[in-house]
Amino acid sequence: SGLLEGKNVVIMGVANERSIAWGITKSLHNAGAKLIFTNRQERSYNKLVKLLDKNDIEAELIVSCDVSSDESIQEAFTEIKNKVGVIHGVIHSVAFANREELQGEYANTSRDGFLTAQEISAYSLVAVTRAAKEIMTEGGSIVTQTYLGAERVIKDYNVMGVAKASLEASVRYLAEDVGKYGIRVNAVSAGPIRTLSAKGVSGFNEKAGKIEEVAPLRRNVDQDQVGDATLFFISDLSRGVTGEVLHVDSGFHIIG
Ligand code: 0WD
Repeated sequence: SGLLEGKNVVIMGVANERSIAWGITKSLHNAGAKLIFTNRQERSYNKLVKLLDKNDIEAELIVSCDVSSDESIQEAFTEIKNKVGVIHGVIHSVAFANREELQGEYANTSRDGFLTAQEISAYSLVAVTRAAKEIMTEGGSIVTQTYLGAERVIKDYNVMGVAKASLEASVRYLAEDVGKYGIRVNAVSAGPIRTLSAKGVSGFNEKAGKIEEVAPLRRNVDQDQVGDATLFFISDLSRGVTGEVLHVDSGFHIIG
């Protein structure tokens, strides 16, 4: 369908073909969006170029952006403004925590590790929203990726769970700030999906196995399902929704 015909959407966080942001890329591309990509590392850039080529998707623009730097974010969005002009959507699909703090007791989290997780995984949405809103002059939609560990204690998720709680609260405060400009901010809370980042959290198989056992749908979700839910948030189909966290987790979160 052409739900996103004529829309320019920035996608942050494609590391490889397993990335959630790659599932989102396919959904938005199939809906007719023009896509702009940002990535942090040279390695991801090379992978992205190959992936786009293999899937016959043409990027409007690829810019580098390290969300740990305000300057880098500003430069990226200035380049997008100069080369593309107005944007209508942003996909924020980045997070980071030190691997050694994604296991054991949360109480052992270091000050630095706590701040790093908050900076890359939560504050980045604040900084990106501020930069994006300047070029979302026709209104728009911003979508981030979160996880159930924000709401409940999930073994080993630890410092990232606290960062995701901060991210989800940011979604609500940001939604209030930019709502007056016709910009919406929402989050998708996906079930466990095997990606590069997921490898950093211990006990992935255990988590995925539990979903198959007890989630209402008795199966895990994949990148494409997150992609289609994100398409809903980016498109006008969700024009009445902002500040929301939508679970794409086979219903796991409703089970006690
Ligand atoms: O089970 C999962 N995989 C779930 C992931 C369940 C629910 C939510 N999520 C979230 C993650 O927490 C994250 O917010 O989805 C988002 C995307 O995660 P992913 O798709 O699982 O992970 P991955 O494929 O590793 O992509 C993460 C990207 C990488 O891109 P680059 O281009 O940098 O290689 O986040 C990037 C990471 O490197 N990233 C950064 N990007 C810009 N600046 C930074 C940074 N400082 N740090 C990490």
